[in-house]
Amino acid sequence: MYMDDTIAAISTPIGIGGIGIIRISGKDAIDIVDKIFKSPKGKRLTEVKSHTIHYGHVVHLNTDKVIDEVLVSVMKEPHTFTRENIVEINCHGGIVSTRNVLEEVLNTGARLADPGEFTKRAFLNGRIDLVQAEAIIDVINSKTNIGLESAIDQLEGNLSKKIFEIRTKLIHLAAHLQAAVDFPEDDIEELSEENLINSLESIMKEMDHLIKTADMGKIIREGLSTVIVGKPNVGKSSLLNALVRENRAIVTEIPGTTRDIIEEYINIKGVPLKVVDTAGIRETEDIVERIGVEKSKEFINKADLVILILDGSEALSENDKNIIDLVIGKKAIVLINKADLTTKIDTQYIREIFKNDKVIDISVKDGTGLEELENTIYDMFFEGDINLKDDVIVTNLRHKDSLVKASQNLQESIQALKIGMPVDMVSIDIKNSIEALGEIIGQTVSEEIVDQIFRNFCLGK
Ligand SMILES: Nc1nc2c(ncn2[C@@H]2O[C@H](COP(=O)(O)OP(=O)(O)OP(=O)(O)O)[C@@H](O)[C@H]2O)c(=O)[nH]1
Ligand SMILES: [Mg+2]
Repeated sequence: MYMDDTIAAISTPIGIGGIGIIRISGKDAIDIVDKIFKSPKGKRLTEVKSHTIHYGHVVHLNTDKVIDEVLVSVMKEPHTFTRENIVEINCHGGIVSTRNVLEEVLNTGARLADPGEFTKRAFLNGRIDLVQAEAIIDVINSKTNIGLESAIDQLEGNLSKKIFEIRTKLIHLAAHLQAAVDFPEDDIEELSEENLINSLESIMKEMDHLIKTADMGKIIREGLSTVIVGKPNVGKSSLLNALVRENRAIVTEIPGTTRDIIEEYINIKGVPLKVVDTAGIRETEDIVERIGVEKSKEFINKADLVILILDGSEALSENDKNIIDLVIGKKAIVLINKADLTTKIDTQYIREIFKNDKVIDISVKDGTGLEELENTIYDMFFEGDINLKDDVIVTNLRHKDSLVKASQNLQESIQALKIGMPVDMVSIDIKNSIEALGEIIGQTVSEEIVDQIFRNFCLGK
C-alpha cells in the first residue's frame, strides 16, 4: 500500500527545549523540504545521499526570509520508519520557532499528520505488525522499568513471533483437514482423530499459557494494586512512608490520622506496586472517617494484594477481628508491627488463622522485618509457572481478548471432534480460531480497530 500524500508534525514535546524536531514522511517529503532549505554551499536535498545530515536554514518559500537555523536529516525509502521518504528538521526548540518551521512545511505541500499516523504508515506499509505498533505506545507510556522492558520485547517482535507460530500450526492442521475432505480419493495421510485432538489440545495449552501471563501483564503495566489496612494507629502510614522512603503520609500518635486514601507508586526490587494507605478501620460516628472506612473496604475487594497490619504491643481487639474477617480469603501479607515494644498480641493465634499467608514480625520504627516484607512481595510476584525473564508476556487487553476467543474456538473444535461431528464443522471452529489470532498481529483486523489503536498515539509519532 502507498499513501499518496505527505504528512508532517512536530515530534518533540511542545514547550521550550534544546531542539525541536519536525518530521515529514511521504513521497514528496524531500522535494517539499528542499524548496524551503538553503545550505551555505547551495546543496540540494534532492541530490544528497540517503541517511545523511545537512546544515542550513529553513526560509520562507516566497520571500527567502530566514525562519530558523537547522540540521536536516534525509532518509530515502524504503529503509525508514514508515518505509517512505522521511525528512527530519532539527531546529531551535522554542515553541514559536518549531511551529513556524512546521507551518512553512505545511504551506509547501505537506498535510498535518494525525496522531500516530507515522506509526500507522509503518504498519500499513508492512514494516511492523500491529503488536509492534502497540508496543511503541507502551514504550512511550511505560511507568516502570519492567514495563519498559516488556514493551521493548514486544517491539522486537517476540510476542508476534509466538502468535505467528501458533497460527501457522493451526493453518497447517486446517489445510490438512480440508484436503482430506476435498480429495478423499487422494492418498492424503489420515490424521487420526486422536492425533488431531492431541495437536489441538497442545496448541490450546500454548494459548492458555499466554492468557495466563496477561494477569502479570496488567501488573507490569499498572503496578500490583496493594492496599494497607488495619485499625487506627497500628502504623499503616508509617509503613507507606518507609516503603516510599519519604514522609508522604502524615503520622501521629492520634488514632484516625489518615482520613482519605493516599496512593503512591513504588518499586520493590523491580516489582511495580501501586500502594494505597487507608483510613484505620473502626466503628465510628464521625462521618468523614466513616466514608474513609467504607472506601477501605472497597479497596480490600479490588486489590491484588492486601497488607494487614496489627499492633503487636496490644492484645487483639474486636476491631482487629472484624478487619481480619474482611481480609481472610484475599491474597494477603500480615504484619505484626511495633516489634520494638513488648509483645502483647497472641502471635500463635494469628499464625493459625493465617496459616496460608505470610505473617511477619516487623517494626517500622527501627526497620526490623522490612526487608523480609520486600522479599515476600518479590517472591509472590515471581511465583508460579510464569517466568518474566523467558516468557513472552501479554500486556495488552486487546491481545488477551483475542487469545481467549481463539482458545474458546479450539475448545469447541475439540468438543465437536469428541462427539463425532463432521470434519467440516470442526474446520469452522479452527478457522475462527485462526482468525482471532490474526486480529492480534493485524492480519485479519478491521480498519475500525486499526484506527482506534492509532488514535491513542501522541502527535508526531
Ligand atoms: N514503637 C513503635 N511505634 C510505631 C511503629 N510504627 C508506627 N508507630 C507509631 O504509631 C503511631 C501511629 O502511626 P501511623 O503510621 O500514623 O498509624 P496509622 O495506622 O496510619 O494510623 P491512622 O492513620 O490513624 O489509622 C505513630 O505515633 C507512630 O510513630 C513501630 O514499629 N514501633
Ligand atoms: Mg495513617
